[in-house]
Amino acid sequence: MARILITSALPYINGVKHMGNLAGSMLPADVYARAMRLMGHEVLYICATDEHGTPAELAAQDAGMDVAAYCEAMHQAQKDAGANFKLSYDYFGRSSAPSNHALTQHFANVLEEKGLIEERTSQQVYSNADGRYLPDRYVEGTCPNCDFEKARGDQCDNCGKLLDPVDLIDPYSAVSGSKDVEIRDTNHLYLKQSELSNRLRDWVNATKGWPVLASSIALKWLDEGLRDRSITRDLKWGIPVTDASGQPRAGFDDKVFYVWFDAPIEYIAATQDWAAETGGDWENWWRTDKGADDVTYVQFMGKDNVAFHTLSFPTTLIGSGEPWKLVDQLKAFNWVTWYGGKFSTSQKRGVFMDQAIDIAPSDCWRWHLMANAPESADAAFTWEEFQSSVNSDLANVLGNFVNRITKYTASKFDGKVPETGEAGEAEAWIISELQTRIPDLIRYYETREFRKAMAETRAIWAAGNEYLTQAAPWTHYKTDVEQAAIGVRTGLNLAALFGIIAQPIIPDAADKILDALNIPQENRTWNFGDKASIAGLIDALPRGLEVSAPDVLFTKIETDDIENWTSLYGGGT
Ligand code: B3M
Ligand code: ZN
Repeated sequence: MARILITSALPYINGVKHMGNLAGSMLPADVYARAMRLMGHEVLYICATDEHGTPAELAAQDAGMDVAAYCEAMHQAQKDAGANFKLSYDYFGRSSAPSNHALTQHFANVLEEKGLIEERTSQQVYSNADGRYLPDRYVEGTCPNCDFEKARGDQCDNCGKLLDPVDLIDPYSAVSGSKDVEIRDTNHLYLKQSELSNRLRDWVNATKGWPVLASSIALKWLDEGLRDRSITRDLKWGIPVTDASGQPRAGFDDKVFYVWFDAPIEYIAATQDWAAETGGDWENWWRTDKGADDVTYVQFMGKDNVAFHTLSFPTTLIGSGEPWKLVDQLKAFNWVTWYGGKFSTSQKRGVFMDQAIDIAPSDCWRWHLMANAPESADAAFTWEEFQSSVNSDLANVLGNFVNRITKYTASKFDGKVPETGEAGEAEAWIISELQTRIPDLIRYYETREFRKAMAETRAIWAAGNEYLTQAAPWTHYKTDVEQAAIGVRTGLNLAALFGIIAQPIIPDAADKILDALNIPQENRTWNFGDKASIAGLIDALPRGLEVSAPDVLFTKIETDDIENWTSLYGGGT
């Protein structure tokens, strides 16, 4: 079996995330982790809150809180939100943890020893009104690339271009709004990425199986010429800049490491914290000289994070000259939009994780977001499509099937798996369906093609309904109980299979189905085997096994629900 390390992009600490953030990294990573565990692989799924940088400071100011206290509170809020959506992290860390301080300072010192870090003077926007430098999101202005007037100092939300604050036209302080700003010299540490350009290109070209979205972004950056980038900022909240002896670096007392330098390092630091809490061996996952050479490392992220994960973070790891595990597979997503536009709390556009859980159970969101994953293009969320996913795919195709067959077993076969009845044409048909569709389903998970995996899951559920139509046990019962019995036995076995393949996506409903069918935990794994063993799936339940009908699995969404939610969260425009 394989050893699979999974990380999903660390959600910024500033606020509970919207459904687009969930769909664009954490949720697919969780579905993949669950599927790989069911296939018997050894999985370690790591995530954390990304707690430094201007997002944290600005959000804490807005909340009127000390930034450390704000991060403490929001880490717990995000951890709770993840638990509500059944995100099965093995560890959910904090980039402000001491482990990340130590490791980030270690990498900076090692990179400097390797001659890959240099102190340089650069120009920074300084606000006279605020009496401080304005790094990254502290300054806003007009984007030089698309004239968007509220571009942030580090990236334009409108065209996505990464910016340097000094490039902004008509800059102003995002803190006070003051335009009384000027460009001043300031000293920062620069990571000389340009010196690793060829090694990075060779590495990117040697990777296999990356989605085009990931490799094309990495190569585009390399083709444009990788620039050296500053890895420190004029901020107070963050990881202090120390020298080789661990003392504050001269001239850097009021500076910290740039958030994007320390955040990816938190993937490793969080694994160290996982090991400290569980007795695990973090080096066995991250050091190729300590066993990590047989690990497959898979990263999940949104497309705007690809450059940092394919160039900046590998520069840190490769540049250190130490035997760190590099990413093997990288799953990058486009964006989920809200009716084609951006999510926005202030403009009441969109649903956030803490609100969503009060609207519908996590299974409904998980299914809808995965079945419409923004893999090859942005995907617009609409209440109407959400309603269709829940009412059609979940309530009708899956829920109704399980409900019908278990209730009929209770009423006509004493609530037990029938002992008699011989397989015939209808059973041969469903077996041939499963012998094609199950290997396809497994392959889609292994290649992380999630929309295809969801479509295949739904197709298997639909084939079960088609089987019941063909087998029609309720019709035969009056004249040929044996014929009815085979239909019911096969139907119950299909219900078990449907629950087993639903586990990565809708874990709560899957558990309800498998518990009602008395399937022991050890029989819920995915050991489908070859075609012969797949044929056995329709007669795997012990005959005579007592089964029951689960409670209603899914509540349908009504039209006035949509009207109510639209008034609360926007939509329909
Ligand atoms: N905090 C997510 C974002 O850009 C960013 C990911 C860090 S992964 C190391 O919204
Ligand atoms: Zn722009």
